Amino acid sequence: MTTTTTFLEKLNELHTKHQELLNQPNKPAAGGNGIYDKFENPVITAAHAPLYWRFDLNPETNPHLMERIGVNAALNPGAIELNGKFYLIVRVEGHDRKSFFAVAESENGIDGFKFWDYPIVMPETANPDVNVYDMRLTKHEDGWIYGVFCTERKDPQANKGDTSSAVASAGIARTKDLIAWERLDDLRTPSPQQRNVVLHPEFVDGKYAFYTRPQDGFINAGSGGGIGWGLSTSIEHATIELETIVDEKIYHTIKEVKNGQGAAPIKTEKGWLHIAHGVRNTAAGLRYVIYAFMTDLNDPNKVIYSPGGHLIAPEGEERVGDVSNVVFTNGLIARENGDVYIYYASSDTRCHVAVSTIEKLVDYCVHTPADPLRSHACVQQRSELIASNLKLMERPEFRFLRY
Ligand code: M1P
Repeated sequence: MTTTTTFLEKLNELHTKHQELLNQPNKPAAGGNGIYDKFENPVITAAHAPLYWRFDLNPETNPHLMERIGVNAALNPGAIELNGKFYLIVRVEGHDRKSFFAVAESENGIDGFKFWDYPIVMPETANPDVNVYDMRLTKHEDGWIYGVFCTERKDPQANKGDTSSAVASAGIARTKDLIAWERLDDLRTPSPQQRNVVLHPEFVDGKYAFYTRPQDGFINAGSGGGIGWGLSTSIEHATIELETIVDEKIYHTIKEVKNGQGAAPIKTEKGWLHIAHGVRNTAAGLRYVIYAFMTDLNDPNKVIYSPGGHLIAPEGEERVGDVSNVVFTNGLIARENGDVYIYYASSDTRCHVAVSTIEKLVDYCVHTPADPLRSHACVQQRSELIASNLKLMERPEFRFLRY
């Protein structure tokens, strides 16, 4: 057996395993909570990255078939449906810690996601990004598809020796086909730093409207009060003069430390439906969950329904990864037929989908009681539910429920 044959055999083995992963069917996980279905398998992982992104496939230059430029994680995807196909703009993180964007395409949005041959070449601004991640896609009524993402650069004010502090801002780019991207100016706001910025799909008062997340520092939201809001006359040189808070972070809740808008909100008959993330403190570090709220149709910065607690929390293997105990969303697809595909990443490592409908999510928002903010009030809230259920269970058809 020649060395080349061994090389090709090994490559064939890698390819077969990769194909098996890419063609693995997905189905709803058992159980479910009536609000959405999680699925058995992640939709995208680092291992989905094509072999030709990671290995030098030439036996002369890579006789041991070593991985040359590894992929560490595939997370936090933006999402969009175009011409009946499902596209994720995945945050791909190399072994070198830098993230970049790459498009993965599927026929059904649940499985069969495959990366396009090349990652997105995102143009830089005059002040080059060191790291880019977490793109939110918005089909805007002006006809463009916008990608708003976090751009991170070394903090010029950092103390000597501090080689991790960064400044986070919102980068903006637009496209018609997800292939060619035009980079616009980064968003300017009154806040020192920004992350989790999302463009609203419609003009508000004739202006571009943004959900923001003002923050004092790179990690800490600090005095930034929650999910913010601001208008800009220009998108090419987007500038928010006045930033107000839409959904505030609140003491001793799932969003006590910080929160952030997920994808662009969905327009429903009862209001704008928002899926967001909330962060709380624990002895083991920060815990990220996904929650929902709704805002007024005519006033997208006014909250009208705010169900208490989380919508999606990390479970099972989702709880473990590079940053454990995290679920995070910045991509969703609301289909014409009312289905909603919520794409989320677990523990900054892999991407999943949870499937619901607009009807169910609106029902969830309208009828789930708000967080009453104190244990005593929580007991009262739960006791009302228990009392009404126990009454129902006196009926003959529900008696089987009694212990
Ligand atoms: O590590 C968890 C998440 O942390 C950040 O979110 P936030 O700005 O709300 O803290 C983001 O960097 C996100 O990418 C990451 O998943």
